[in-house]
Amino acid sequence: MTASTPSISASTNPAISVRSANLLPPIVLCFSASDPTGGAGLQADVLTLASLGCHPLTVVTAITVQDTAGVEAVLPIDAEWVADQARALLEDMPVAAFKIGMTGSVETIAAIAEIISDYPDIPVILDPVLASGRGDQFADEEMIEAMYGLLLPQATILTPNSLEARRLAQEGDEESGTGQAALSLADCAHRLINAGCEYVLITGTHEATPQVVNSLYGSHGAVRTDRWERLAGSYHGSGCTLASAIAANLASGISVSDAVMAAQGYTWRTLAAGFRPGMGQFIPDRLFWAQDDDDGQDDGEDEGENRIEDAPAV
Ligand code: PXL
Repeated sequence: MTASTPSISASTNPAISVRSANLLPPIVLCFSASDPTGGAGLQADVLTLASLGCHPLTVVTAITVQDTAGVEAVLPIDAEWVADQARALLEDMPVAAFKIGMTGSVETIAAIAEIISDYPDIPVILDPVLASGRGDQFADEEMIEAMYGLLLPQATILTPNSLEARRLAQEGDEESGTGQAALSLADCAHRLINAGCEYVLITGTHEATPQVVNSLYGSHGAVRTDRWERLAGSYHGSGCTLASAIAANLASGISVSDAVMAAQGYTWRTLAAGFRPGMGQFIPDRLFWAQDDDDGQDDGEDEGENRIEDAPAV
């Protein structure tokens, strides 16, 4: 600081408050891959969690080469490095939720499964990233099998889109040798719950419905169904944003159903405020609220305003 720079501190400026050391923001540990575009992956997690008042811890599982039009290459990080990153953080800080996105390899899936099994009280939000929204494949057969067998049974909430839900439900059929009939999304949810996750939120962006219909299922069937106005653009990172927002809400102590509802409202607004920085997809604006009001603060009251109706559970 130069001699002419006025010093700003909490004692000289009452508008600055100093957070007391024991008032931590909720801490969420993300296992995710770097997306240099800032649209998806680790960068989406960090922006979303920070926007929702959480502190993100980032365990990098892979790095990617991509732009807003597509993925060129994926370099998985050695599984031992993934485990070391996570263990160091977990020994140092109180983690309120785990969020798992793109994993990079079977070995890393096994390492993550072992780590989270040591923390059975921490909720796990598992976004089963099998492919990007643009169709780039991120998981081969072996990885899908490992995800299904090792991570899914430890998930508090699994957040597949409808394509991933059908693929993962089919994995169960392959393991049990059951024939593959066309499954409804409710059937898929039922199978995924039987495979061990506590809740599954199936998102309906890829379905040919006029509105986007998202349904949350638990062990007793459908918990809630929400319908949202379908937006015209193609977005990069919407699934990561939704799963991270759910993780933020659970880490903040919100109930599962309310966390899922609020996270959908938040995600819809990030998409509606989305921007197109390059020649490919739109990117959600996780900090849309910073443009909202004079004071730059979102009052959080209009989370559900774009929901179509109070839809019955299906
Ligand atoms: O949207 C899923 C996703 C997750 N993680 C990374 C990605 C993508 C999609 O492109 O690049 C790193």
